[in-house]
Amino acid sequence: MDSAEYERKIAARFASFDQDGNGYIDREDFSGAAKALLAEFGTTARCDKGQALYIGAEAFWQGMAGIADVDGDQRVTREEFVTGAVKRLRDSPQRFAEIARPFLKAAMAVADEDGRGATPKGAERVLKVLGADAETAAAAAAALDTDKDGRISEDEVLTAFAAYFTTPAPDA
Ligand SMILES: [Ca+2]
Ligand SMILES: [Ca+2]
Ligand SMILES: [Ca+2]
Repeated sequence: MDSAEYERKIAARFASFDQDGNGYIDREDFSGAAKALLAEFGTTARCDKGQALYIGAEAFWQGMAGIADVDGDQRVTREEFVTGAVKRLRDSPQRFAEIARPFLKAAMAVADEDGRGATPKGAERVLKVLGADAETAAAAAAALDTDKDGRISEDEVLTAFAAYFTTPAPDA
């Protein structure tokens, strides 16, 4: 995959971060995602899981802004995302996954309904809340459980997240 092709596919990832679809990524996209996840699983913002999710969402936003908000206006435009983030993502997808770790970990905790870890079904609900269509969410959630133990571990989520940016999927 050449560089232009890679950048074009990374640009497609922009939409998954721009949760409210207003044309730029900002703090509200992350806090909005946290709020929607808590609503989906009937979890309050005040409980430990709810607090961890909001803290993770803020850390994810700060990490994203640190990488991509080149002009420091607290908004990441599509251009900033492509030019500012693309190189960092390509050089170090694991590091990008680290930025996302607290949010992903907290999201999986919210989706964990019996205290034994989130199931693929729970992960599917998370992905749908975050904007994936039903078919994509089901396929991606099933693929997350790489060791097929019926639960989605933190490592499984982080590995998949890094891979999502390292090896962009073909266009639908
Ligand atoms: Ca937005
Ligand atoms: Ca900016
Ligand atoms: Ca597993």
